[in-house]
Amino acid sequence: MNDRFTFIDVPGSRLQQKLCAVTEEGLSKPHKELPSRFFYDAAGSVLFEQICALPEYYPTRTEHAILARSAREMIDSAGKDLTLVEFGSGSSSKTRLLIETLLERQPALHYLPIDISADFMRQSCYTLLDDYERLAVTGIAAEYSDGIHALPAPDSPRLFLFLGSNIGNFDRDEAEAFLRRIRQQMQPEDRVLIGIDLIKERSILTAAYNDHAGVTAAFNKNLLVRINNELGGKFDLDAFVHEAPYIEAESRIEMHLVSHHKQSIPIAYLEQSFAFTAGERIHTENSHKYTLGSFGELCAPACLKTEAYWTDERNWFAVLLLKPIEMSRNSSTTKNPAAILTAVIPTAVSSDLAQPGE
Ligand code: AVI
Repeated sequence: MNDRFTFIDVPGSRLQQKLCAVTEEGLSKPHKELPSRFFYDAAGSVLFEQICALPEYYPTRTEHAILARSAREMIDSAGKDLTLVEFGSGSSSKTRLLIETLLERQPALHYLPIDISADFMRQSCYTLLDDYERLAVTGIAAEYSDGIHALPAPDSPRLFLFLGSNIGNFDRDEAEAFLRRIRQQMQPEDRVLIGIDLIKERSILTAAYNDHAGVTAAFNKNLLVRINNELGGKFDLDAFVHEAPYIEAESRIEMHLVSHHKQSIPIAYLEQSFAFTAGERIHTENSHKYTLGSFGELCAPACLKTEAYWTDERNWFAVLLLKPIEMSRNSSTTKNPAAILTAVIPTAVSSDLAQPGE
């Protein structure tokens, strides 16, 4: 199996130092915050897998159904003899649908997952290699932005996958910058397949992030567990409450950890304590929801255009195929918002693409 597996650990991308620095910075702010990318150590990745299986958490199931129904159409639209690059691969379960479709069409496939959770990704890679003989895997253990630069030079057209509405966890500027970074790496024949969570009724959104079993709360508190384990923190998990409201003005779910009472938390590694008033919150995650139009506005400055998209029958989730447009068109679209919309929402998306399964 080894000759089919390469592992690239990007130096500095996953250092404990980073958790140390972001904790000190984030807990020193007037509005305390911790970045959501630190949810995903081995325990956090397992919790996230559990979230994906929750009855309330519709995104994974819905996206999976869209992929199951339309994988062939997606791959046919994306090009020939493709290499698959995936950001935030997790357990790669949805990717299997695409891998299988690709292996039906081409003799071999090179798959390059990029994930911050090194051990979890390595394990997923081994399982994939066991299951698919004609697959070669290059696992890249890194944050997305570091991972992009660690990619080997392409020898065939690439399909970049960014599934699960992972992009929704970026703020607008970060999302735009990330799309721009991918675009800068793209050849004209490369494509991006991206999953986005669509705006819908508030009660459905909030239920997905406030599950009855408390798995999302445990996932949120995993940040405190990590600070306790890795930085010698003394967070009492029962003294913080998970909250996840939908903020309509921002079209996003926000996750917070709210201090139950006034308390001071020492963190040995930082040689300092952090004071919390009763009700004071740590903002831990944003999960943005989009319309096809608002997402198009995000893509246009990065010179990416929607070539096709697929949704479910309730329009809860969408998978979009993005193609690069010439950089020179950027200046005209960014100056003219109306041009952005016409540039990125395909006026000619056929209804059979928009309504998978017909
Ligand atoms: C990974 N990401 C797209 C998830 C989301 O829905 O924003 C993370 C998550 N947070 C709470 N539940 C799931």
